[in-house]
Amino acid sequence: MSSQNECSFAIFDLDGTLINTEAIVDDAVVSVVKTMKKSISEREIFDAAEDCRGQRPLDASTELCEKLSLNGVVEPVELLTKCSEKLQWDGIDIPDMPGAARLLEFLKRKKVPMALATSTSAKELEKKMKSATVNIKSSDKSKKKNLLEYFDVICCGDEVARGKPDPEIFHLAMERLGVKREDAGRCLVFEDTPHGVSAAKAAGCCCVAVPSLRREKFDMYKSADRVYHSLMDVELEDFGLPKFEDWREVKTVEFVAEDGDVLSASSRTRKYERFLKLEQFLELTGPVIRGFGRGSKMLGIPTANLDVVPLKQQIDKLAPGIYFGFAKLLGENKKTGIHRTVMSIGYNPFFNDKRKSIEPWLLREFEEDFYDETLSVLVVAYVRAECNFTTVENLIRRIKKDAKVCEEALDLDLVEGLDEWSDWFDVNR
Ligand code: ADP
Ligand code: RBF
Ligand code: MG
Repeated sequence: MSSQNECSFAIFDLDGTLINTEAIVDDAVVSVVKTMKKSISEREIFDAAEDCRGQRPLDASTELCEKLSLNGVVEPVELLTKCSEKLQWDGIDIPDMPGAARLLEFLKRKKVPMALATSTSAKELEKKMKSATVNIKSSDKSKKKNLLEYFDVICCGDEVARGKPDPEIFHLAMERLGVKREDAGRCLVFEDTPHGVSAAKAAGCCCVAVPSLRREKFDMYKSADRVYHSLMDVELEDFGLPKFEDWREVKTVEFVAEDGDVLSASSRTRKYERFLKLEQFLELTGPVIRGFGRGSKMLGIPTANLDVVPLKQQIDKLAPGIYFGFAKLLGENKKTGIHRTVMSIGYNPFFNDKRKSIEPWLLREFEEDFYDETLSVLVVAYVRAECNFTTVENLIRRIKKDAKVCEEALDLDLVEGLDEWSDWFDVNR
């Protein structure tokens, strides 16, 4: 049995956990299968492809053929070949998952031995790492590190007889880390797929899941010891590992746990609200568009929505969640100065939105709407993951609390590094 609170080793899955390859792979699969069996919708293919994630390529291809009843249409090996041909890692910039760099950098600094346990073959891994620039920035900005440098040992899918959900790859990782089988509970595994979680639990490890599957499928992660919205939210101390030192507490705002969230509640009892200053502030600029028409009407909280499409690459660097920072209107007649701002960047689980949105609430009153005006937002800190709530009143209360965290953090001057953005703060420019 795994025992929480005693981990001293970390084992990572790669795709979907540390690097964002899932969307690239799914696109390739959809485009290949679509041409083979016309009667299947893209939606069905995507849905099935999602469920096959986390396995070795041929295992995933075999499961996909079964799920989509492709027998007689194509053999798993052939499907895999076709998909691999489509998947050109050359020249693609594979982004790292939000929070991955911070987590790896911290564990490395704390000298926690780390293993990579990926279903990818050694050859494929080399290709991904070479032709794609997966440089993870360290806290020292000038230094760029290759992802693989973080790991003491690396285990690939072609080194084992059976792939995930079989535990073999985690047994191999433990062996290479020098951990005995009976001490499996001392390893904390990070996974994004149900297959990966099954493998880790079957090996007897502790397992943290950060789902890459859609919210409707979160039930499939039940066997994980803890499920988080993103790597930003991982609380290492709950597993006996060193506690992150970069969260800042706002000692004037009491912590109350959210209700109605689908993910496993955090065990620790926190006293105060907190925030995490971003290593790199993010500027998001664009015209204010019409949103869902709910903000002012339903919540009494207007949010000046920005179009996500042109800002996609930038916001993909952030975990979906609640942030704070500053905003300014740029129209010649509309220059009103700099305003403190809290915002949600994500899917608003309470409303179950299918599209991502960027929703900044400027913390001051405006006499008129400013649709179509150019708004520039500077995101400086992360507050929390997006949550569901049992009532709309609870959602409103929580958003107001986010505003309080923002106000207090800025009143108390808890965010350093703002002076480096003096150009942005100069509204007369
Ligand atoms: P929508 O669903 O179209 O975004 P909202 O009810 O959220 O509508 O209202 C947002 C609009 O209200 C913004 O686009 C902006 O023009 C206006 N607005 C007025 N005051 C504020 C404020 N303090 N913060 C954000 N938007 C505001
Ligand atoms: N929506 C959610 O479903 N869950 C949240 O946790 C949540 N937090 C928010 C925090 C802030 C600071 C803001 C401005 C909005 C938040 N919302 C959240 C988004 C809210 O649902 C959205 O603004 C309205 O639905 C209007 O479109
Ligand atoms: Mg809005």
